Amino acid sequence: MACTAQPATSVAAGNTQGKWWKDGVVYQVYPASFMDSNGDGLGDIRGITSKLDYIKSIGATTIWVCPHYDSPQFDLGYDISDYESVFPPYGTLQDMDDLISGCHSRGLKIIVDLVINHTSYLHKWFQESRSSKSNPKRDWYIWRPAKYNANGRRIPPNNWRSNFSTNAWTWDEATQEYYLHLFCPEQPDLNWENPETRKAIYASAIEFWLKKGVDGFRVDTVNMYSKPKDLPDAPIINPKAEHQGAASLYCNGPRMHEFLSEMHDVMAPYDTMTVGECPNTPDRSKVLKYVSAAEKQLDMVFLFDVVDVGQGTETKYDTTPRNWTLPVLKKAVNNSQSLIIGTDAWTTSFMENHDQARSISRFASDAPEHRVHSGRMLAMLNATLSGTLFIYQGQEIGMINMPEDWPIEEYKDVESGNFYKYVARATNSDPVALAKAKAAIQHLSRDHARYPMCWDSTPQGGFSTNPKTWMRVHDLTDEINVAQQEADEGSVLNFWRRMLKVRQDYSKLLVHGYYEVLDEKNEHTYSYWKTSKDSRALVVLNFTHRAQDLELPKVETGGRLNLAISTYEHSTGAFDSLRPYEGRLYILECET
Ligand code: TEU
Repeated sequence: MACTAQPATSVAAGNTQGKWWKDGVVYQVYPASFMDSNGDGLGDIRGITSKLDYIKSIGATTIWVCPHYDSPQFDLGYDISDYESVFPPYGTLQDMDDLISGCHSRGLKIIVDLVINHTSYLHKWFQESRSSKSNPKRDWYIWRPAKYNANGRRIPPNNWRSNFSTNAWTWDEATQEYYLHLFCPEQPDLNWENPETRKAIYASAIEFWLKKGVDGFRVDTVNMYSKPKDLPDAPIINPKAEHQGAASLYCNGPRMHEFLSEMHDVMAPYDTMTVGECPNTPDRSKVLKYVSAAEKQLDMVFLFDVVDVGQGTETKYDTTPRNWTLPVLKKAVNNSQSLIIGTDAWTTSFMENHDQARSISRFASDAPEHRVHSGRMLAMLNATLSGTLFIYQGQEIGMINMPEDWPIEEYKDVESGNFYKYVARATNSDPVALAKAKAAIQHLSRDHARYPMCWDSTPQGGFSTNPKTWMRVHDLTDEINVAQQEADEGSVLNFWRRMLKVRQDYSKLLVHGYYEVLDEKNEHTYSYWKTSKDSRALVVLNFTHRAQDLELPKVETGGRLNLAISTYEHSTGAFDSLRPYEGRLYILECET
């Protein structure tokens, strides 16, 4: 039949064998900011349980809970002091059991964060490790003697910079050695070279929670466990800086595949889903090895191509707001979409998480007159890409970045805070440099994902009864909130619901289909085909605040492009142009 229009490349998009997580829609929850059930100003586990019906109503099939474990919270829970207990202000193990059974009784799956590149410095393993050089757990972390420079000054074992703008080594006075931490000093890196350490990690962090009934893990920093032998210096990119970015050395190290295969075997008796966080991995063959079904390592990864768009290279903040063009975004999307073409691998579709600023503010427009259309258009993009779909709390109601006029004191995250302090130190608090740093932080910092969820127009946006919330509630919570959007058919929330229904109805095309961009170089519109064995869908998106001409591609005789869903009402026609931030999805129908 002429109109089925097979693409030139064979349609082998992803191994479509029925794994529950492939057609899944994962809703990510950040416990501190989702819902406070006990009025202490901080979200908690019971708060999450109280909102499960809401999460299900959006069309999500799985929830991912960011770290709920006991922790001194230097990096908001990514510094775990005990894998087997819950951070007391969040609740108890019983509350987690209730959350797990609350999910399962509703037909939802639940995955939790697995943070095993490092622990908190308060974890008992590190406390033992640092107690003396001869302690049996000394080798569970990465300890090295000092080096000395030409002037006899003590210097760290290498020149690596941590992910948080500081030295990656901290000197331990008591035992006179340095320990490695790729993140905060309060997050020492575990030594994965030691088989005994790995065994303990698997038992405490993985099997403990699988036995409790969780359905899998989002695996933090999944490519950093294996460090290069002898920990060499990183190349000097910034001669003025004391420490150098070293991600190309500590990501994807020599034993990564071996470690992930071993971890896979630990999970094999359970029907799990794993999604690994995979920054700094430009080498496609490495990525494919992590996620090829035959390799048995991870089910899928989060690549950073899309969320890195517009960020600086030396450091993420070394940029100015909106420093990107649409062709760059298209190329980034293509990198993760192409991963499944002709392979047995699987991929993900996402634009937000707890480490990213809000997508409307970054990729479309958060101006009052555009933000609803922007939110709907980005929902269409996210929900028509192949792979498992991830939505971050608040994305479904179009939450935007914190207001520009909030002072730097409102930013609570260690990453933005350290960067700002670093610039202050390096420039002797030069006002121009600080203003540039603040502008970059206002555009890109992780804090924008972490202010409280906006539920309704009551004080504190319905997040907490306590006026002292741990982060300030957004000034626009009266305008952007769940209750108001429930009642509005045209809201971003109700558009996401419709879009997820469409995604499910056309799953072969939208979840599993072959992606092919049509207007690679166009700076204003973004169009692509999704193709399955016997049908095709066309998505057209306007990324500007102006109308854009729309010329639909010619289809072969016997075929017609029928509009399945648009982000605008279409009662009046106007099919020849796309309105500001409009998105449309057409399905190719064959006349019989
Ligand atoms: O992030 C790992 C990571 O690579 C970060 O540097 C990420 O690129 C950065 O946050 C983007 O601004 C994971 C977690 O997602 C993050 O929240 C933790 O802080 C980090 O690991 C340490 O556990």
